[in-house]
Amino acid sequence: MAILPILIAPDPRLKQISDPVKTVTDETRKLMDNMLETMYDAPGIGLAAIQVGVPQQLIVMDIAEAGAPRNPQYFINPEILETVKDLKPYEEGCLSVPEYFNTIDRPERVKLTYLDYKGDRVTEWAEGLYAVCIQHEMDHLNGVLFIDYLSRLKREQALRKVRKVAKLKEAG
Ligand code: K1U
Ligand code: ZN
Repeated sequence: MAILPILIAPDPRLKQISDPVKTVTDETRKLMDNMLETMYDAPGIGLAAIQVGVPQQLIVMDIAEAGAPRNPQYFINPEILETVKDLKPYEEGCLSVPEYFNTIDRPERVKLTYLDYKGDRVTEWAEGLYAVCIQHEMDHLNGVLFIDYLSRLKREQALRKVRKVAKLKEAG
């Protein structure tokens, strides 16, 4: 397995629309394994393939609580079928917008359908952190970052912070 470099905003590749996966193959699974290792290493609770520069509709996620056994989840070609009207706020972060957090309101429950690691179809309702994270990751597949929901002023503040963090990392 390998740890892949994560694209950082405002990298224009993060604005790309991801393509559906035509066939689930061992190559698809190898990419998802590498994405999962990259996510655990970051660390994060979700990662979309475009964040490692691959414009395919692939997401990995693990929202198990700290100290609990790992519970990796894999989503291929996910689609949202239904959302409830009620919104819930959650303070979100993003590995492509490092060290910046802000509160976003999203539907508190969504019904989704996707192919799993084996390529089998799953259709289920997501709620709580699962609902927050899958909506955030599916936005990545459409070239949308959570900071795109903020005012222009706050988005610019976020990007300034990202540049500052990058400079500090460069300086060591
Ligand atoms: O970049 C990403 O898409 C991953 C992102 C997922 C996410 C977090 C919070 C709300 C919505 C979506 C992250 O994982 S940011 C890092 C993070 O939340 C975290 C890191 C370590 C432990 C616990 C959480
Ligand atoms: Zn993200």
